[in-house]
Amino acid sequence: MKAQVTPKQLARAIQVSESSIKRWCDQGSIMTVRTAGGHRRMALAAVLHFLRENRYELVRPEVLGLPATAGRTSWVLDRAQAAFRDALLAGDEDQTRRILFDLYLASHHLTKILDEVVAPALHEIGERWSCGEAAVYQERRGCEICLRLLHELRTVTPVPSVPRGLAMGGTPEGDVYQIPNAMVELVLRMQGWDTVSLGSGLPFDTLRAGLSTHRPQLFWLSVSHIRDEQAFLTGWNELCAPVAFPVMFATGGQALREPLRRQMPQASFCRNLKELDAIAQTLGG
Ligand code: B12
Repeated sequence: MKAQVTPKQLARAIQVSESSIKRWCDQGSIMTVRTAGGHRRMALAAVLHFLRENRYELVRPEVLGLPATAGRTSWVLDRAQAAFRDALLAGDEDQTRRILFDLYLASHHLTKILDEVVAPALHEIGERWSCGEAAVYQERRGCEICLRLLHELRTVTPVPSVPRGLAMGGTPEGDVYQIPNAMVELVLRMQGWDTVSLGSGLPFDTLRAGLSTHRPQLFWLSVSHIRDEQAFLTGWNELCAPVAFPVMFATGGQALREPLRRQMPQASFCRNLKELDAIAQTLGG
């Protein structure tokens, strides 16, 4: 896959004139950078974002270094999930990227791609790990590939000039999971939020410091692992202590079982990103 694309290449790939491409670059419709010599260049991910948003057909994907089939394979989501899982287990990064961008170019909603393809693929890899059918290195390698793909999607999701608001979040102390946190940030960025991910494994007092200092309208917490439930609840209540500005807390994650959620009335718990997308739409902007 080409990291950067020229106007000539994109013109050939979607069969439009080069002058149209240059006009779209100059209008800011496609995120563009200039070389030292002043030539226009576009990140591939920015091009894919533009094609998806404007529903242009990728007539010659190979011109962009994509497989000739890119965007052609109309995946049924559960078949895509199985293919994505197998590619992750095999460490086949190109195939995982191909599937993800096929789904992305086919304009599947991002929450659908993450909730119904990527997350279930990782859930199943976890199942196979827990019953010895998958090696630890396969799981970790798969995580690294997922994190890179999520980061690529993040680079194409620029913060709009007038963001919907500020959203901040991460995972608590003792929880080193990165993927659900990265997914939450991506979905909020896609919705036009200015996002600050604080990353994984943060003590509650520093989460609170971030909240009080930056006053986000939305604060998220992803919780996949809890060492000590009582200590977690104490920290949670410190995080959510009253502040002098409006903030909504959104939570999610496999470790937040129902009995625990009942003791976290301050938060809107989301089972998946689709639910987050719905509540975040009601905020900011
Ligand atoms: C990869 C992985 C790891 C990696 C993570 C690497 C990384 N860089 O992130 C590492 C190696 C750290 C790890 C460690 C452990 N793991 Co682990 N891990 C997994 C695995 C395979 C995938 C996790 C993942 O990313 N899933 C994909 C995400 C996207 O799915 P999700 O969490 O469900 O998120 C979705 C929703 O919940 C929601 N969501 C989640 N968070 C949020 C937040 C908000 C705000 C919102 C709105 C929505 C939302 O949206 C997401 C998309 O739909 C899971 C299997 C599984 N079932 O997920 C096991 C799994 C979670 N791990 C497990 C275990 C036991 C462990 C360890 C305790 C093992 C050990 N003894 O050391 C440690 C604990 C580490 C710790 N202290 O945090 C068990 C948990 C069992 C249990 N019931 O508690 C699982 C289920 C594996 C298994 N089948 O047994 N693990």
